[in-house]
Amino acid sequence: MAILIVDDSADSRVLIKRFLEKHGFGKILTVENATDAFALLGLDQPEGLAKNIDLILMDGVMPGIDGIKACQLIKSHTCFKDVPIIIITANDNAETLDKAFAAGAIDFITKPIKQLELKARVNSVLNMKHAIDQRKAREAELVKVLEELESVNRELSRLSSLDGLTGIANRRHFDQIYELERQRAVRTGHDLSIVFFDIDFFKYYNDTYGHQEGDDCLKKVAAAAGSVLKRPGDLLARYGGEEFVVILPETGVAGAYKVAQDIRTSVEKGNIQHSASKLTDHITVSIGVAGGKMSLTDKPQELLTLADKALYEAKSGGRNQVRIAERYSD
Ligand code: GH3
Ligand code: MG
Repeated sequence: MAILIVDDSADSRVLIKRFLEKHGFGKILTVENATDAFALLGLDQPEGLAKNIDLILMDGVMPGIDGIKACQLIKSHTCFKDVPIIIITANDNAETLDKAFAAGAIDFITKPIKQLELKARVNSVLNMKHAIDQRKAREAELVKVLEELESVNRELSRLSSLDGLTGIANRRHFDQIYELERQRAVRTGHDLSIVFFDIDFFKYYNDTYGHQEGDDCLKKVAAAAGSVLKRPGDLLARYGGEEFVVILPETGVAGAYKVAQDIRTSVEKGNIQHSASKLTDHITVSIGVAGGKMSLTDKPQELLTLADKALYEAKSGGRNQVRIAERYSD
């Protein structure tokens, strides 16, 4: 932290420097013209050196670039926006002072310099600069904390929509997306389909292999089903226990039936051994499908109820198969 004195008079520079040093104002730098001041401030560098300068005391009248012009040039760099400049001038007429303030000066000191006045003005400007610096540091800290909070919130909301075991969407997220897609389908007139599937004889699997293996099986089935879905809007969710559901926006029953068959075969191909299955020696799933146009007069849960009924039919019809619900509207 330092104060910079820009003055073409060597006597003035020495006088002001000594006085400020005597009163404990820290590091005092001096240059004899505006060009040297620009070089010292690093005006030709993108970042400048503003961080090191607390205050500039600028002689108003200097050969070459005068103090007011120099002040204007320094202030045109955003990094010097908060670095105060006091103009030292013999002319305290309104016109000169007007120009100084218009150029960005914060205050002025008249020549011949009165030491008491110099001390008081430098003190008050430095206090103000320190207050601004502190506020800026607090603001930067606040922005950092807010950014961290935002990222934690994003992660929280991501986690709160995922099923802890399988890593796919959970029931809560499914309910939200289903309602969103249902309303969208009502509005656009596009088809919407739902695929419900449930592992066959899973209770026996748990009884035979244990709960831990049962959990692993659920993960494998979720992965096998997930690998079938290709469109960005398709959503696979764990509906509860060993029951899964898929939302297929802009998809009619025929398309949904195909996806359902692909899920069924994908799970079979996974060849998860299930010696206690009453059907075969590996894990299979039964699937119910419902889909079509959505209407404002339908109950919101209608599509789910129908897909669930179709799933029940797939179970009672022998399992490891896909059943389509009767069309509920047209
Ligand atoms: P069905 O072919 O008719 O579907 O018979 P099922 O045995 O699969 O159906 P049931 O509803 O009788 O049993 C489901 C079993 O799924 C019972 C329950 O312990 C098990 N289950 C539910 N959630 C989990 C889980 O998170 N982990 C494990 N390991 N098992 C679960
Ligand atoms: Mg089951």
